[in-house]
Amino acid sequence: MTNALIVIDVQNDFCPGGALAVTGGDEIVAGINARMGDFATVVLTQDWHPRGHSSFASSHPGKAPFETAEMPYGTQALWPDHCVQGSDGAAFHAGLNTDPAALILRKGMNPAIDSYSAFFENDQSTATGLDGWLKTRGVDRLTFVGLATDFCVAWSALDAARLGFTVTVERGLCRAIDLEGSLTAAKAQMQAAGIALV
Ligand code: VGL
Ligand code: ZN
Repeated sequence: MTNALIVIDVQNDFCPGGALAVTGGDEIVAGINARMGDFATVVLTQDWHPRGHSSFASSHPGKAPFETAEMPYGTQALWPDHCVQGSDGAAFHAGLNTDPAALILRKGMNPAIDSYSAFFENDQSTATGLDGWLKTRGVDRLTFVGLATDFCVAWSALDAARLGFTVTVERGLCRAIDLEGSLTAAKAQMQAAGIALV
């Protein structure tokens, strides 16, 4: 059994100057590159939304970014338009070393359902297939880094723990959005799930 590094959404739109910029998002790139060689498998995820995606505030008349909307699958935070398929904002940060990646997993492609987690869409039931891909290859230990700590990293790490992986989040190689206490809540949930926050 082996380990994998899962690099979440290190894309231009989540870095300074991007549409949904995470403070210090670009500071983690060199450190992530330096960690890649320590893992048998490297996976990169890429938030990859169609134009007009239902997680965009612009798709909800009268709503502004960072408000919420009720969706059939629950409450959804609304975001500025970001990571539109094929846009510069959706591209990986230019400094990220993509060469070691065995898999680039794109998510958030369903117009009707957002997907923070690399394992399940936000309905918590539509699988991306990553669980099977990793387990088929004998991966049992996952280390998460990337953006954003309190959304895509946390949701991915929590799903991974639920799916039986041994999970570590390297906080120094993550940065958070921190929307209304989301970082504190995410940390508590990850700790309660037995995830190592190092
Ligand atoms: C993310 C909000 C919307 C993330 C993606 O990568 O954490 N957050 N889409
Ligand atoms: Zn998104």
